[in-house]
Amino acid sequence: MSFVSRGFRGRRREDVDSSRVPPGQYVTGDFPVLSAGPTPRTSMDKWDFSIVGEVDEPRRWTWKELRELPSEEVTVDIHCVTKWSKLDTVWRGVSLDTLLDGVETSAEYVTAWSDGGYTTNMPLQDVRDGKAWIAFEFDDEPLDPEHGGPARLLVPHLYFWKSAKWVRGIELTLEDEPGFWESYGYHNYGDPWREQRYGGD
Ligand SMILES: Nc1nc2c(c(=O)[nH]1)N[C@H]1C(S)=C(S)[C@@H](COP(=O)(O)O)O[C@H]1N2
Ligand SMILES: [Mo]
Repeated sequence: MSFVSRGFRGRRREDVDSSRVPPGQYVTGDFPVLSAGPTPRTSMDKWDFSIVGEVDEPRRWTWKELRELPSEEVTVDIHCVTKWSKLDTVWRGVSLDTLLDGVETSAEYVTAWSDGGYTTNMPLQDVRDGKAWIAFEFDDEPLDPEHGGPARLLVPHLYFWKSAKWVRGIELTLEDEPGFWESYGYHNYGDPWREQRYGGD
């Protein structure tokens, strides 16, 4: 005997709006840690964030200077190429628009780099117009070192490997230069809605 209707039985524990879940992804409440190497530890008095490369002049912010810039709280969905998605994640960070304000460049690409040597590339327009942040809080707490603290890039509209943990700067370039996972066969752009997981997708 069953009182469970077919529609109800098929439902997951968490009722999710499937229109928010890109193809091939499943929603998790966990926050998995995915790092290609050990978690780097950099002392905060040595930490800085730089914009270098094809720019009128390089920019640099110490930790204190970065934290004095206006920051925003953002609630976004994140999508990892290993197929988990996490909805409504809450971050605080400085918009890349704020950091790029007044930077004169003819570059069309950026490569973000991190402590530990990780890099990832994307078009410059993908970090502009409210699409990317240097995030230093998650869920109202300082960002865990495992998740990229003190600060990580957050580019939620692309697969999460583009959101470089322990980010220390971006290089603006005229030519597109594949980063760490991009040169190991991950898709160069990585749009989860077009399921651009691997080169050729
Ligand atoms: N510096 C650095 N950033 C990184 C990675 C990494 O290995 N090193 N892994 C990427 C990948 S593949 C994913 S899915 C996310 C994982 O972030 P999380 O560990 O906070 O879930 O970080 C991305 N940023
Ligand atoms: Mo990933």
